[in-house]
Amino acid sequence: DRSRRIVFTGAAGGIGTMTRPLLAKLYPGLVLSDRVAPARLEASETFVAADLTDAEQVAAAVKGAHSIIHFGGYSVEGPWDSILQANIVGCYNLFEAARQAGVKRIVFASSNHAVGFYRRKKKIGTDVTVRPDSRYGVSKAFGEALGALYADKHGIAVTCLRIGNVGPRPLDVRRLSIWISPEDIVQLIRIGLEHPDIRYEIFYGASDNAASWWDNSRAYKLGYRPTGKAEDHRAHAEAEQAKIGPDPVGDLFQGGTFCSAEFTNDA
Ligand code: 15L
Repeated sequence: DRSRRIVFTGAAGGIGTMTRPLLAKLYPGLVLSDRVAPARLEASETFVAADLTDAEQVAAAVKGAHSIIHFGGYSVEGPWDSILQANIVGCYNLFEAARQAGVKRIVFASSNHAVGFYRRKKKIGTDVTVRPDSRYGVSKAFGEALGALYADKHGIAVTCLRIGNVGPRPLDVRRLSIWISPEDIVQLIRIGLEHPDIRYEIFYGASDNAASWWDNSRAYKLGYRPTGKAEDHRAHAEAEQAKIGPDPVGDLFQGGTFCSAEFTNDA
């Protein structure tokens, strides 16, 4: 039902900016939320300001919502307090406000960094033990766990997207394995908002990448038909990679530089 109120947190962020034009067509009346408004609103969009760390503001933003696309938060590795406030406290505030408001569905932007310490030579499904590569990755594993709790205990249909990297094309060789186009992530969001069989799901947010490290068969089973193919951009990705050079630790693991940053394991 397209007339249902859908709230999109993090709408002014990187993924929000790339997906808004596509989501606006699918979901007229989409309610955007962030700390500050995006520069220009479409006629079909409305905006409500909310800081995720403020439970009252979050409650006001999700009031009357049927569904939430929760993409707000701190999107890279950072100081513990930044991660704690935006991604732990903020994520809790969001799920708890959703429960109190009677929200039926949540699509949560998790990240590949929840499992970043799996080796690149290993193919992983969505049922592996989390192996976060950063405080940021830990916060995404927390969000997935919180999603499971609110699905199992309160019946909210929760979809966690372990997003690779969204953009018009893969930025380097690592991204040839994890890239997702804006169109394809919108397809996954749509499955999370609309598929009747969803209780609690984890999907990998990746396009149809030949070099993928992930088994995303559950998403395909629920109708995902990605159109992006990272291999179409291999020359570009390799040229960019040549400018970056090797990262002896990061290159072993799926999370790349998130793994090698602050790395002190000489075992
Ligand atoms: C992420 O989770 C970040 O939000 C994004 O900025 C990229 O760094 C991406 O992962 C990635 O792994 O490329």
